[in-house]
Amino acid sequence: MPKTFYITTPIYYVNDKPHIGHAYTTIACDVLARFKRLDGFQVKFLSGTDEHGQKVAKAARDQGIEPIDLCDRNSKNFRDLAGVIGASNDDFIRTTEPRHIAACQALWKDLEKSGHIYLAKYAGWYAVRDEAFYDEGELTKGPSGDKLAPSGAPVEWVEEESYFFKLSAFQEPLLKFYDANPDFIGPKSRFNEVYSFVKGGLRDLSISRTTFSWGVAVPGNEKHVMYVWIDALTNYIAALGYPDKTKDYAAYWPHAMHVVGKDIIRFHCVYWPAFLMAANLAPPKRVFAHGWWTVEGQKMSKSLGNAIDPNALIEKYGLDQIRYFLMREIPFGNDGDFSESAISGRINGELANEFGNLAQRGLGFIAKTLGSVLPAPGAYTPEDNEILKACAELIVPARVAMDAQGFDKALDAIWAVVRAANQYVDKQAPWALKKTDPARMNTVLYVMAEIVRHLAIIMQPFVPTSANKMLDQLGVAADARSFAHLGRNHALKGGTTLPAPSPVFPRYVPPGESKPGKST
Ligand code: ME8
Repeated sequence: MPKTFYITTPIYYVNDKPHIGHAYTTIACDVLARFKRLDGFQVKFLSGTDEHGQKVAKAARDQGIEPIDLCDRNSKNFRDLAGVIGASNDDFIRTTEPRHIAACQALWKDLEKSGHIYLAKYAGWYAVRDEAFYDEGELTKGPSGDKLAPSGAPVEWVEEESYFFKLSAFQEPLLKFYDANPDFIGPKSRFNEVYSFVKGGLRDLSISRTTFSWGVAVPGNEKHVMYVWIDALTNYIAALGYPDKTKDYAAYWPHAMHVVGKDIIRFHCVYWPAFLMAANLAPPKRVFAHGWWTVEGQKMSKSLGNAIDPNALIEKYGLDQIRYFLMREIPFGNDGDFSESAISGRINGELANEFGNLAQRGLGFIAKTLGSVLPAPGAYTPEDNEILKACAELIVPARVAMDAQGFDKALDAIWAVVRAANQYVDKQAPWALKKTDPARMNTVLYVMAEIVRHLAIIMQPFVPTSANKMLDQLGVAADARSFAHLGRNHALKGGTTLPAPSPVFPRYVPPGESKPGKST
């Protein structure tokens, strides 16, 4: 039985257009999914769209169209985004699909059967924009004295018959669960935040609405539709075939990881495990809440018109370049402010000058001097052995970092080797050996090719197209690119003729500036 890994993005609301914040989460999940696949795991990677609720119903009404038409149109934008950012998700779920509705109704019935749902009357504050209920004490005052949710969203007073979930009964079970699973929430600061929230006491949660109908009908009482979050969270198990608990559910759910933004941590780390425990299902293995991207210090939003369009950014800088930037620029979990000058700095300083140049120096030299025939190495010097060992062992710290979702730490470890490799090349100076010691030159060129093979294999999750181009240029077979192929057992064969090399990471030159002339 292969090791399995299940990774999910949040399902995105269809009333917004995809922006760089959504792309960020999906890219992070994609990097993890690719890393695990290359590391021998059988991976399921899910994304999708959240299509029910008052917010969508209202947006459709404002546009004079049916909610499902709005959903069809906007869900496609998110499905297309996955293609644009190179996401390798193997499923995309929509909450309007029959498989999802069936799963929600099955979960509801399980909650009811286990005695965790009761009917009463709800009176309290609701923020449609957040699709969340708030206590009076959580509200703040807006500039004109109006009440606002902690997120800044306007709230309205809601009074209606509602089903409730006995969340209050889960304070102790949740705290016990967190104690027993200190890795359930990452980063640690979020774990502590959730822990103290639950410690402060939990109130029962209203989980149905009667004042609108765009949602999943409550089984047995069609006057009610389910609260959009109980509906939305169920997507994660619906996509595994729940209520069938054999097959995908059995294979993947014990290894589930949700990546979310910090805005929706309470839903994923408090409500969701409580719902699951109440239905006698296991909580997911881990939830990681990443930080928030702002643009010049401002929240990205439709109303401010400052949302960054991933399509435009990718067109300007390149897909792998943007993927690399997003994973490199800020430690996953921290907030970041978006600036384009930081992007070109990373592209030129790191991808072009360090990684790309390393590959181009080796491959270009082999093409020019040896007619593209990869030389066979002679005996290795201690320096050769040292850099080859660093390459072969790089997977160890990279794995540790990736298991903690420390993308920047994994890249730090990789870059330490990229820099050591460039120093190795400077010191060995194969161009100077051409006349004095061609046999040694051959060994150095071979070692350079092996270095690039290792780095390209490990960089595939971050920059898949470019890393695979490098591996193409080294003549590495498509089925010899997994982490199992790192190390000397799978080393390149001397004597192979390599395809013509071409630079993989061009420098970014702002429009209007001319490209620097070819160095001589
Ligand atoms: O909350 N910076 O959907 P949503 C970083 N449907 N990440 C950002 C971001 C930003 N500025 N803006 C958005 C929902 N995100 C619910 C989820 S899941 C069962 C239901 C990312 O469309 C981040 O991952 O508002 C955030 O959690 C998510 O988009 C919110 O997407």
